[in-house]
Amino acid sequence: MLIALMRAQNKLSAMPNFLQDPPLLPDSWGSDRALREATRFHLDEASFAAAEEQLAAMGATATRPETLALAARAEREPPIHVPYAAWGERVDEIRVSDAYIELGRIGVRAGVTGLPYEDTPYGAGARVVWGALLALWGPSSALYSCPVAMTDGAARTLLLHGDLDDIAVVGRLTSRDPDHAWTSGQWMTETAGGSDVGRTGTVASRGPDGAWRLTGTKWFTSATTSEMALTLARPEGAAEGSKGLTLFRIHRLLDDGTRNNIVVRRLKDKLGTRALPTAELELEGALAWPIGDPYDGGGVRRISTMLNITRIHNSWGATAAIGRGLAWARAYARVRDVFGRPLRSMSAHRATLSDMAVDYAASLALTMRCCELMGRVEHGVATETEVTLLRGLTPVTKLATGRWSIAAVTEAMESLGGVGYCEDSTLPALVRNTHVIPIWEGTTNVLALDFLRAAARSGALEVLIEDARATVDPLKEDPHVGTAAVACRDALSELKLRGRSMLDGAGDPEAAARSLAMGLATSYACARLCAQGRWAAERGDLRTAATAARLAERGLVPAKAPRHLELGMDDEIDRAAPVGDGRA
Ligand code: MFK
Repeated sequence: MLIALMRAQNKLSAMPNFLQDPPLLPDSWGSDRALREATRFHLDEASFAAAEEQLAAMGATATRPETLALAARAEREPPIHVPYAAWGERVDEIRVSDAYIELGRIGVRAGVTGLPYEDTPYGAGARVVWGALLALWGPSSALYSCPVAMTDGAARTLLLHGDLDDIAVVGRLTSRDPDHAWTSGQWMTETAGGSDVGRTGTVASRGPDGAWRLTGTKWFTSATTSEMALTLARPEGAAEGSKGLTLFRIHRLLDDGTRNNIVVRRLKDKLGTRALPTAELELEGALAWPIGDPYDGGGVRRISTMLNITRIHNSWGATAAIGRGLAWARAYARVRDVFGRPLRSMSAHRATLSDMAVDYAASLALTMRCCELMGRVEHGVATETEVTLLRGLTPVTKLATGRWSIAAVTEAMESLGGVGYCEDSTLPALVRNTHVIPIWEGTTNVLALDFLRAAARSGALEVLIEDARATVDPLKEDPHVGTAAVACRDALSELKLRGRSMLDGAGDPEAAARSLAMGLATSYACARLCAQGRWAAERGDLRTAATAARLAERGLVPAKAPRHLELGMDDEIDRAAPVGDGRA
């Protein structure tokens, strides 16, 4: 509009030859039909009505220029490690941008850590409201969403497995008062890797005073400014592997304000998440408190409570990144002209944006369903079957939304053309920050194997498939979603056969795990969108029904695992002649 006005006033000749009305993000709740509908579908009417005001407020806050400016400044002001004070004292301070802290305060006040632990009018729907809140705040938080994820996971872990001293800190982790609230880290990754936690090398020794002290290297610790963390260590003399590990609560500072024998080796130089401090830590006899019986080898089982929660946060990070990428792409399509026409009118671009919206709806369907189940579990009203369903759906949702988010934000950047590749458009930060999602809290393959384990141990495959079947079976004749429902049912039958034969040991189950999990994610999302589409159609809106149809049309069952021997993969690995010394 501005350009048109200037052209009319003939003022353009004095201007530089590249001038474009900026794409402006709209209010993220008011403009996001998919998020609003998914939230409404997963809540009863009264809960939605009660939640809408705070969601609308966060939607307005998250995309207003002042908040986006804070996020951009936080990205430009990465953390600094100050190892020593001026006169030689080892202090190991990590200084973060005040913009990053302010973004955290906005989230904490709104309840991103507190809401699920409060007495709310939403009952078991509290996690659905919380999920929508997180989806709105997260993409503007400069990755403050990372400490929020771990804080939530730590609070639940302490409540479920801790003693009175552990539970005493939960009030701080779930406080909405930013001056009182603590965050928690999760120090799990060591040099042996983030996946193979059983190789944890940190040793826990118990002194004559009964106090536990930890010694070892934690190699990838995010949100290192958090007041506390949960971490794993092996008591002296305990078994090798994951069955010898104990979960500990550890504080950065001791009660008297002195350091807890934790040395910061260095900050990590990461592709993205630049506002968020991530460090290598050396524990040099740091005081820590075991959570649960320190000798029962249940540390990994206990930290899994945290992992399952942070994996749902991760899924929200992915889903919200798709939503934000789509919002940018739409904002640009609103203002950009190409070849003498508005970009929004170009068929090729319309098709691309439509498919991005399908990915967004599928991600929302999975992540909201996890929240619905999580709320029921936390409120003590879930059936045994629902507990198993959540156990299986969590890794499937995490791995699929993570992969979809990478494709979607890359597409969003591309849809802005060259300017989207430039830092000041902020799209590169979105792309960088999204790339952590499939890595953080377990890679795609590790999550696929986790699903296989849940399937073998608790029947999660059958439960997931039966739940999706029960959703689509009554919809087969529906005029709007019937075709998708039938496709979904066929896909579920095929996946059940594949999964069952894998669990019976046929072929190479590990190699096939990823394609099974991706197929389950897409088919389960499609089933849920069929149900939601029918619900929306009854209210006169056919868009979600069309979304389910499109998802089914794109194909629900992926190709089976590649035959790596025939493809010559081993030859390529074994016969290569390495050069150099590994330094960049
Ligand atoms: C935004 C932030 C930026 C940060 C950048 C990120 C960069 C990367 C940093 C990282 O490294 S993040 C950490 C990534 N690592 C992981 O997420 C861990 C991946 N590994 C797994 O998930 C393994 O499956 C796990 C360590 C949890 C377990 O593997 P193990 O050692 O082979 O143990 P096992 O025997 O399977 O399980 C031990 C117990 O835990 C069993 O219970 P019991 O003791 O009763 O038999 C399991 O049933 C239980 N368990 C395991 N996974 C579970 C679970 N229980 C419930 N839910 C689960 N998901």
